[in-house]
Amino acid sequence: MQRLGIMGGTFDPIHYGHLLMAEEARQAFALDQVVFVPNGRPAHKKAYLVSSPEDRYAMTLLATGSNPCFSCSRIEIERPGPSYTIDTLRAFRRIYPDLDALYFITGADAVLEILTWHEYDHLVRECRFIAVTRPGFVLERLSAVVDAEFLDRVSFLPIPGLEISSTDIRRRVREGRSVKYLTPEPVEAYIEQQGLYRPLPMMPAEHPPALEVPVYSEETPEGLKNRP
Ligand code: DND
Repeated sequence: MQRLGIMGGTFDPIHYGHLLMAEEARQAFALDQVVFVPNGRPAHKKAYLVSSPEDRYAMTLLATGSNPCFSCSRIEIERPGPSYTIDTLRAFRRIYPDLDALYFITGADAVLEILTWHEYDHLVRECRFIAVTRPGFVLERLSAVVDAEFLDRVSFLPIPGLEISSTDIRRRVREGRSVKYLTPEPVEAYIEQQGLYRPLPMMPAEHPPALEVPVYSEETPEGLKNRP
């Protein structure tokens, strides 16, 4: 394999926005393969806020199965400790010592966050970044806050904007609304079958749960909800 793209994500759940950005990157950068890497223990999120790695991996497999240029890796799920991207890039370099090019695919909105990632200075030496931009993205605004050396390692790729987010999909499921056409049908079916993202039925106040249940929350503490 000569040119490899890594599409890292929490994928809770994976959706058409993720798939489109990977496919557009594959085509524009003549990548032989895009490997989807669901994180095991996201470095940036509290573990109890995300679905289990196995559920997220299963959904990623289901979503990518129909594209022969896509594959999924369990590397971050199997690795103990926080899922740092730098460790994954080094592992791929070891597995494929003769790579012509190694790219990490990301949303352009998230580029600034990369500056806060573990061993950021090594990260930019291990790979180049493909940052997909949505309509309205203003590169000049980013150039004003990011140093030129880093920007040199980033290739910006405009793609059709799909305003789909995992957060919105989870909210829709919780509220009993449809997620059709936001994520592939097998993922939709998996969410339904496994009962992901649904709130627990309300418990009568006089019978509080005997055991502490894991807490699931959206971004704000006010949004705290119990879930299975
Ligand atoms: P997210 O939680 O943002 O994944 O994590 C992205 C990657 O960053 C993962 O591989 C993490 O392990 C890694 N990370 C994060 C923080 C620290 C470190 C590493 C570290 O090493 O220290 P999501 O599933 O939410 O999204 C995946 C990607 O898809 C993101 O780049 C996001 O911006 C992008 N995206 C879209 N792009 C275009 N249109 C849409 C999108 N929805 C999500 N509709």
